[in-house]
Amino acid sequence: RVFITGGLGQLGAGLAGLLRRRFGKDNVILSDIKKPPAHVLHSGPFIYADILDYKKLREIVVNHRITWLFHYSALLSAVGEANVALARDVNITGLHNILDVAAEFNVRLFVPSTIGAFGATSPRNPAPDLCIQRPRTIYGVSKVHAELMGEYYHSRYGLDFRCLRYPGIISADSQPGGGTTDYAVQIFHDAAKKGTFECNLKASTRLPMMYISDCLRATLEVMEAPAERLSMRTYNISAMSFTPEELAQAILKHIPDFQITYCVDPLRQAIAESWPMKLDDSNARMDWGWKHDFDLPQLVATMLTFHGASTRFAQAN
Ligand code: VAH
Repeated sequence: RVFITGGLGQLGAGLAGLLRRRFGKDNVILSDIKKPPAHVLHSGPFIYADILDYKKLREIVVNHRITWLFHYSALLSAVGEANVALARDVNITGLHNILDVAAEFNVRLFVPSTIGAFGATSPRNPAPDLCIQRPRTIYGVSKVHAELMGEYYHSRYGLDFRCLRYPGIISADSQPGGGTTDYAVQIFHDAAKKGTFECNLKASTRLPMMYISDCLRATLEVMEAPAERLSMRTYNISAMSFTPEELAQAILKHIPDFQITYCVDPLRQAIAESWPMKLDDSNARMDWGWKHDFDLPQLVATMLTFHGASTRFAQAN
């Protein structure tokens, strides 16, 4: 059975759908510390559980015979900077609980890492798998810690730890929760509903991005990869990199009267400028056959279709 923490978040909710289709809805158990909306409750088992409650985690893993654990509970970039103490508890103490439970009960463990695990002194264009990592957000620091602790538990205790550094993830049917790359989610909603969007990053801010279905497929593929294919335990994965002005140009092809304006948030701008502009994911492509499906035009067409925007571009082609 599969257990997903942070199961109500942008990625946990998306992964639940994929894994429930794959393994059967009763074999995928979600947990979070929020009340699930009705449609989630009816789509499979949900348990209210705080990852800081170590005893509760052990009970869930034992009683539900968990064999795979996907750990999505975390405070992300800008949200973490607004509450460092909570981010440290959830992202570090919570991670320690998950590592200990997974090691004790021989559970295969996936923990997501992020472009945020790199810092301003990392190579940025592109950032390779192995390089200097001195992030300056509690989110990034806690994710470097998660990578190092997971790899240590793998080497010391044989824990089957697997980790992917995600770009900014774009989704239409689940809400993002971090704040720095999330302009690229909100823009589609606003473009379709209002025809205008106010961007909180500079027009030239380049960031690695990925459509959620590529992200979730990569996660399942790396978890199913034979262990002997994995030359590393933490991999970069990438699909595209774009700036707000490039994204706006791609949207204009569908909505010719779309207008973007800019009101830069200094905190988010500083965070974005400390992150890579591109990721080198050649090891993932070589070791376990990673390849992305969605590029920028396909992302835009898919997201605008979901938001019911006029797709003149599609009609014209
Ligand atoms: C954020 N969307 O902006 C999240 C994610 C890599 C970006 O962590 O913090």
